[in-house]
This record gives sequence, structure tokens and C-alpha cells, in this order.
Amino acid sequence: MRERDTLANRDIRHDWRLDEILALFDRPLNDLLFEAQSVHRRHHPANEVQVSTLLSIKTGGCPEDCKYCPQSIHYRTGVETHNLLPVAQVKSAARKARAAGSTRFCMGAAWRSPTDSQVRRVSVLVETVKDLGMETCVTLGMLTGSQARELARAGLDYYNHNLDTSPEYYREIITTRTYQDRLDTLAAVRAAGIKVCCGGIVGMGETRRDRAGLLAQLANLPEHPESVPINSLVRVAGTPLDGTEPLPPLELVRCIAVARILMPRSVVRLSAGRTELSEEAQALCFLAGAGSIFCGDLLLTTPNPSFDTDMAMLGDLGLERQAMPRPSSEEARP
Ligand code: SAM
Ligand code: DTB
Ligand code: SF4
Repeated sequence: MRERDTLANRDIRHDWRLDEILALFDRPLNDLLFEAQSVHRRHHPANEVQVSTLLSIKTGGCPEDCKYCPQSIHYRTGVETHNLLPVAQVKSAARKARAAGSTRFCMGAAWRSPTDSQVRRVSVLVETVKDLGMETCVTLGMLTGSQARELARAGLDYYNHNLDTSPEYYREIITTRTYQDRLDTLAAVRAAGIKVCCGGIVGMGETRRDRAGLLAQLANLPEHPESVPINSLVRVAGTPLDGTEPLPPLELVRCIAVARILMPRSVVRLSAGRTELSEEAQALCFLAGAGSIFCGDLLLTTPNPSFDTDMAMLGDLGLERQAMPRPSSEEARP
């Protein structure tokens, strides 16, 4: 059935040109925020934030050379490494997140690409977390089509795989896999029927043109990712990007607003880097259309605001936490 030609549907485009995106970035902040918030309200509840919680299920020892990452073997960052966590430990962390009001549990593994047997073990984790009534997301590196289908069979809701930056700046950041590798994994995930979580990192020394280039790539994918995390670089000692000049918070706000306008139905996540942002700066990010955050004291290996700090912020701003999207009969399971 053809989609109805409503005002809301006309917002959805996959043919964004770089000059149009740069023109959005250049708009007076009030105009940009007004448009972003108007688009947001056409597609999303005005005062609701989705809360996800992260857990690193396999930490460190990664062979890739992503210059931002504390988990790469190429840099000495002092991250404590561990192999894939046992099911019981993951279940207990997910239960704790659920009790704190988080609705999605996101599990990250420091792999370049998992083996089939690793994917089978992660599938068990996915089934376990789903049994608690939570949504699931995993990020495991590059995936083959059959691995994506295996995760889909386990009931995985989202797969996170970021494009990180523009195709042009990418080679300054990672040399051990290509932009096309990432696009291929995203296509495999989409083909398996899993929702796509894909965004990038700002504040890595890139230009505004690179930030616009990243957003153009995301917006011009055959389907917009359902979830778009915008991470601000967490500068970690020992990584090549430690010491990078921080991005001015208003540039992050503009970035979120432009992402919101380009991909109206997607949930834009104000992701890593919130410990460096004031409550006022975060408030502007929500005004710009951010609709999701990570809650919990840790991201994967680096600190995040405390749960109490975040609840106080949401209270100050009058933002409600989104309820569990698909209440399951198993939700009450201990
Ligand atoms: N190894 C898998 C991969 O790279 O696809 C999954 C885990 S990896 C840590 C997930 C994402 O975290 C990366 O794509 C990157 O966007 C983000 N990330 C990693 N280190 C970061 C940092 N220091 N600051 C901000 N985001 C970071
Ligand atoms: C994403 O885009 N951001 C999250 C999640 N996907 C996996 C990870 C942020 C990691 C920040 C650095 C760390 O804690 O190691
Ligand atoms: Fe490995 Fe992922 Fe870190 Fe890159 S971002 S070094 S692939 S864990």
C-alpha cells in the first residue's frame, strides 16, 4: 500500500545534498531549533525520553585501530580486559537496569567481527534479556548475513554499528576496516529484519563539513536508522585522540538538530560525552530533538552521569521516561 502523502511523510527524504545540510547548520540557532522541535513534535511525543543502559560484555583486546577507542590493542589505556561475560552476570546487570527504569539493554563487545560460536553465545544473552521484558541491542563489530539472521532469530531488536564520521575523514580515524565494510554490515542487519542503530562521533577534530557528511550518509541510506546515536568524543588517555580540542556544546546542539530534521522518524540519541555537558546544554539537545540517553554509571568503559543526577535532570526539565514499549507477559519474571 502506498504511504499517504501527509505533511509528516513529506518530511522523509533520502536525497539530501551536502550543501543543503550545511545550510541547515548555518541557520540562526533559533530558526534551526524551532524547525527541529517542530519536526520532532510531528513524529514523537514532545516530552518523552527513551532510556537505555550499556554493558560491556567483552572488554578490550580489540585488533582494530579506531583512534578514539580505549579498547584497541594498539594503544595503552589501562582498560581492564575480560572475555565474554557469563549469562548470570549479564542477567543480573540487565535486571538492575530494568529496576532503575531502563527499557533497552545494550551489550557491546570489543570484537572486529565475531565468530559464529561467539554469535551463538551472544544469542543466548539476547534471549535472556528479552525474557526480562527489555528491548535488546548489541554491537559486536562486522557481521555476515547468516550471523545477522541468527541474532534476528534470537529476537534481537537493534544492532548498533556506527559510521563514526564522514567518508573523507574516516581514513584519519581507522585504517583496519573500510567505510564500505561498515555499510555492508548495516545492509546485512537491515536484510535480517533487525532495527538499525547507527550514528557517529563528533569532536574528533573533524570539520563541520565532515559532520554534515556523516549526517548525509546516514540520511541517504536506503532506510533511515531507527536509532541515531550522536556521541561526543570521550577523550581517553593513551588514545591518539586524547588532547583533541573539545567541540563547543552549541555545535553538538546544531548537529542533533540537523540529524532530527534529516531523519524525522528516527530516535536521535544524546549518547557518549554527557559528563562534559551542563544540564543547560543537555536541555538544548532535547529541544533540538534528542529523544534518548544512556543511563547508568558507566558507558562501556568510561563514566556516564550517575543515575540520580540524570533523574534529577529529567525532573528539572519535566521530561518523562518512555515506558517499556512492548510489555511482555514475561516482564514480571524475577
Ligand atoms: N567493536 C564494535 C564496533 O566498533 O563496532 C562494538 C563496540 S564499539 C566500542 C561501539 C562504538 O562506540 C564505536 O563505533 C564508537 O562510535 C563508540 N565509541 C568508542 N569509543 C568512543 C569514545 N572514546 N568516545 C565516543 N564514542 C566512542
Ligand atoms: C554508541 O554509539 N555509543 C555507545 C554504544 N553505541 C555502544 C558506546 C560509547 C562508548 C564510549 C566509550 C567507552 O565507554 O568505552
Ligand atoms: Fe574495536 Fe570497536 Fe574499539 Fe574499534 S571501536 S577498537 S572495533 S572495540
